[in-house]
Amino acid sequence: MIERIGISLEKKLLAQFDALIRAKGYSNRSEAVRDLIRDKLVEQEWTAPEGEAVATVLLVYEHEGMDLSQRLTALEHEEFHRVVASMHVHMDHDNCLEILVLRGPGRDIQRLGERLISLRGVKHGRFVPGTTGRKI
Ligand code: NI
Repeated sequence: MIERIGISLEKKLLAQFDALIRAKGYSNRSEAVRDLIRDKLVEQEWTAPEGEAVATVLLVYEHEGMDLSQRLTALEHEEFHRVVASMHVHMDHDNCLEILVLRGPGRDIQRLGERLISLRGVKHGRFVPGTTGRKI
């Protein structure tokens, strides 16, 4: 069910908001406001000590040398109950890109994400907090 609400904003702030959402490709203000609210709710989910969270981890590394592939696989097996999916892309002769989906208590999967990204040999890593979608 949809409810309509009215919001009062300063003209300058509204102009900035319109410019921002146009640049991001939103077709209307309502969808942009909905996404902003959902972002805040997801942020709140992550600060809650309990409950289930979801995140993706992006890793770029060279597969040869430093046994990184093996250490990565070992860590993923060690945490198999938190690593629900992974995708490996051979970017070129030397470089690999890996995307992992982590699921579990926010604090645990954040720690796991940090462990993965800080493995020696990872050239680039990103941890992106997400949501199961259940609460928003
Ligand atoms: Ni590869």
